[in-house]
Amino acid sequence: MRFAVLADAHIGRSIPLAVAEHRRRAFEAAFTRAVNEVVSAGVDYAFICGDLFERRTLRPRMVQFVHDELYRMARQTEERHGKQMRILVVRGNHDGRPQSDALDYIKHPLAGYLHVFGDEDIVYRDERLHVVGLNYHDQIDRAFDLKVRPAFEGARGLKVLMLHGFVDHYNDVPPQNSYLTLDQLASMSPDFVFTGHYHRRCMPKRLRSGGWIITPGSLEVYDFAEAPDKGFYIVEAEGPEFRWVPLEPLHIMSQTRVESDRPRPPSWYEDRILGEVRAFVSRLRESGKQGYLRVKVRGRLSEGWPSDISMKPVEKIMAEEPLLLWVDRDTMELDLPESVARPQPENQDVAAYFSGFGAFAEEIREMHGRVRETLEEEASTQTGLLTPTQRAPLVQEWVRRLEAKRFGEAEQ
Ligand SMILES: [Mn+2]
Repeated sequence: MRFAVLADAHIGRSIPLAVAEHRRRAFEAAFTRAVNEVVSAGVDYAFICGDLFERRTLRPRMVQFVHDELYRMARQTEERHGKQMRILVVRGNHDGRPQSDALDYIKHPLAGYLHVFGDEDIVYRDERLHVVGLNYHDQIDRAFDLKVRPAFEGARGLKVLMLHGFVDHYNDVPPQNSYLTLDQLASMSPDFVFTGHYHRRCMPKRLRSGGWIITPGSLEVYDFAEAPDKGFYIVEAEGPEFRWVPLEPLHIMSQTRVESDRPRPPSWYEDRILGEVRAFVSRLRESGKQGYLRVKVRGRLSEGWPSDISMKPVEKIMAEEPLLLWVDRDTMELDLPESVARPQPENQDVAAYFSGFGAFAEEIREMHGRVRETLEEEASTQTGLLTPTQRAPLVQEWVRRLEAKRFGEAEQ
């Protein structure tokens, strides 16, 4: 019996927005290549461990694309290998929520090859496997005890757990995220645990109970912080044996730094940025690939403003060099000259920053969170902004909340 284990395809991802079309194309290309490789491997089951889509609001073309590719995976596997494969999918945090689930779009009553796990029916069972599929849950440790434990009762055949969440001491869990422990997983004595959510590839690891865990990571480079080691696993259940299938990223996505330990004028930073861009262009030419670069600028200005660092020379290179798709200059960590320096409120807790507003600070944090979430979900991929219709309810809500407070009137 042979498995394909994939995760985090993020179809439709368009960030950075300046190169949205290139980014969408890269994620679709990665998925198509993954489907090709799954077909040639001739698997019995493909496990897609969440974040198949980038967001729950999708262009119809993308839904069609994913539907067609999954159908092709099953049909060509049958044509070439005579196997009726099954594709099992759990929902990731990017695929929506129980009530508005992007995976609903790919479900089809006639698509017998496809099994999409629900939030209540989390068991898939056939004559060979007992699979528990846990959709994304923001408190995965609780969901594990509540749902996963009972779902393994009376299991026969190979026991597989697939989920979208972090596993401590296996994934490098970022702070303030819930996670499962290897001991929790071992206590279920699964034969295999397949996980998504963590975007970096992890090597197969044996659980204390004897089974194995693998995290394939995302299919394409998700952001500037990620390494280009992308792909997925093919697993021979007997043995077991694990084969890594690399998927070379479509573009080169690189991050570099321009840094000064003492105050410098804007022209100094400008020259260094230009140097970084030129070095990146040589790298692109050597590889023959297109790419985008982010330059993080850190240090202090001796005069002027970050906007005085001209991007004109970089824009000229971008216009002339077809391989260089985009350069992003990030000056968030560039301090103003001592004479005009002001406190930097970024990265600070919103409620703490507005603590002068008393209890209202919590409401500010809530609205701030909601606006950010709406921007992430619904912002135009061209402008990064909301339409007036999308913005109106948020503005109304702000006004309603501010008016309800009647600031200052209490003292009068
Ligand atoms: Mn993801």
